[in-house]
Amino acid sequence: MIFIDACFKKTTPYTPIWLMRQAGRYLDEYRQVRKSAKDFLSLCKNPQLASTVTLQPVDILGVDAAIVFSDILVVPMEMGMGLGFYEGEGPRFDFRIRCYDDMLKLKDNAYKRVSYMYETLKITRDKLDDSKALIGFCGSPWTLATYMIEGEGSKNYIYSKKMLYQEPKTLQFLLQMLANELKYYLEEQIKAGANALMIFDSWAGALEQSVYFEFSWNYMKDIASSIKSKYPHIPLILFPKGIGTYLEYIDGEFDVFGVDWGTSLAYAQKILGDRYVLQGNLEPARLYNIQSVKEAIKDILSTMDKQPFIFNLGHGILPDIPKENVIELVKMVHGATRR
Ligand code: 1CP
Repeated sequence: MIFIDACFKKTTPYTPIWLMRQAGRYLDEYRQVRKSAKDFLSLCKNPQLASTVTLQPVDILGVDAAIVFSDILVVPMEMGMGLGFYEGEGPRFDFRIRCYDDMLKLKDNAYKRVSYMYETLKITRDKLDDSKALIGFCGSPWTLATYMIEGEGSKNYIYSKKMLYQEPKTLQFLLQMLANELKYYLEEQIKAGANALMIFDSWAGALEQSVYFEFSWNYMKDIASSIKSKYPHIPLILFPKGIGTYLEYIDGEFDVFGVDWGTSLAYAQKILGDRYVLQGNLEPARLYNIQSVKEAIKDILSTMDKQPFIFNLGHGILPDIPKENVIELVKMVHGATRR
């Protein structure tokens, strides 16, 4: 698999590419399947339909990896938090974690109840071409905790930060509980057929440097080393969004570092390039205009100068991007890097 080889710094016939949130509303084929499920969560819980939308980007775009269709929030949902996705609003939990006692309501062994995701992985791995990789994933403990504490998406993370600075031990208890669940969750994904794993720390950038490592990165590192000690052949991608200025303090046992679009790829390559393969970092909004995509591809590829690299966006694809531009992006990256 070209994608897996690139994760391990092996020479590949061309630079592999996949896109964060590559299955989604910008594809009419996705919208079609989505209509046949009652809502977004029903789609995640239906392995046949979830597998269909997981495979769509591979067939339509020709990307080198599929990412299992699910969501980072199914883990807290299965801890008993009650989750709904509301049109135009995003995710919302039925209750919020605001103190230690709230955590006592959470159920353990949540990973055992996410069986629909493992089933999606199995079905998808069976159908996927041998040359294409299947990526499993989870949210980082910190990113998941922000949703559990705020109860929904947030701009300022007020309650999460209040807990961090007023009751750090309470937050650490929650983060450790999540980290324990996530280790088993990722392991089950490997057993179900995932060829690589990615941890999304989407709200890393909400934390100042001195607390980021203590309250987020160290938990990701701990999950990563636990997985790598058992499954060294499974590449692990860590994606902390918005911490471009903390890169010199990054360390840990993982293979690929996801660079977000706000971080300079040249700087990331200089600081991390000897130790990790980079993945990234096209600004997703460039896909509105194919000319600006072309310019960015040129910049990114000349920065990487034939080093091992995985082409991706610097965050998730937007729902109203013209599909033709995405198809063109994949073609151009493959064409420009063919050796
Ligand atoms: O209406 C719809 O169809 C739902 C939109 C949608 C989709 C397609 C949501 C709701 N989640 C997903 C799928 C999803 N989420 C995937 C599938 C695989 C793929 O990439 O194709 C993945 C990997 C995620 C991960 C995810 N969910 C993250 C981390 C990545 C990131 O974008 O930063 C986060 C933060 C979430 C939470 C979430 N789920 C959905 C929304 C709208 C949100 C964000 C809410 C917010 O802004 O706070």
